[in-house]
Amino acid sequence: VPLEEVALPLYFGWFLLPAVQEKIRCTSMDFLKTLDTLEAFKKHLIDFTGKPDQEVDLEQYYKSTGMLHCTTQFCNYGKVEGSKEYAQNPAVQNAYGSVFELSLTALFVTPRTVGARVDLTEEQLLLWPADAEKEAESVVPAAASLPRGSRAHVTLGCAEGVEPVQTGFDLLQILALQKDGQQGEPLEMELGSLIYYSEGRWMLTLREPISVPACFSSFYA
Ligand code: 2AM
Repeated sequence: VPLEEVALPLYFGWFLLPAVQEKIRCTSMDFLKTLDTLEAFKKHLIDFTGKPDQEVDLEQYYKSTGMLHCTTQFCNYGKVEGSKEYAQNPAVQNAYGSVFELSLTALFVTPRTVGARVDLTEEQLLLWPADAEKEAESVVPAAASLPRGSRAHVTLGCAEGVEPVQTGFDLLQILALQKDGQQGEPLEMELGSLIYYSEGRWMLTLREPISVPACFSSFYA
């Protein structure tokens, strides 16, 4: 195998610093615990269970997917088209190893995934692949019409048998429904306002975005 192909990682992204990993995991668990006890959520439990009157323990429902991060470019060790160009982009090379403040603006769940929406700054968007939203089009047809950076997120957990790539698709789907004006009454909660988007999709827009320090780097496994 040529050396330059080996050098490309599984993915590039921002990795939450160890000190905040635990804090965000707790925030996520608190959110799931609260959601689980809401009457509004219980009313739509069938979205998760497929059967009426069946309970679900959201804290057990999602499995952790390792170190918390926000993927920018998925490279699959160079198998993904455009990953070499991404790695060679001067903006990427200059930022490599630097710490950024990521702003988490919403938490969302679906029967497949739980995640946090990341609102990228102009500077952070320089590290965002040009086609990240368009690439999701085969799964979420409206994705390409959403603003750049819409797919940015931190996967907080996945249901049994679900791959983490699903989290970004779930987020784009919710944002597409939001754009269409398809939303019910928001439920005002301590952390922010919660909206149900049908089919088990819930998004809590945070009253106060959570700012987390994260190192721009890459992951090889
Ligand atoms: P995630 O960013 O939603 O968590 C390793 O699998 C990492 O790369 C995970 O973080 C995963 O999803 C992300 N990933 C996997 N396949 C991907 C793809 N096709 N496009 C973008 N990100 C992907």
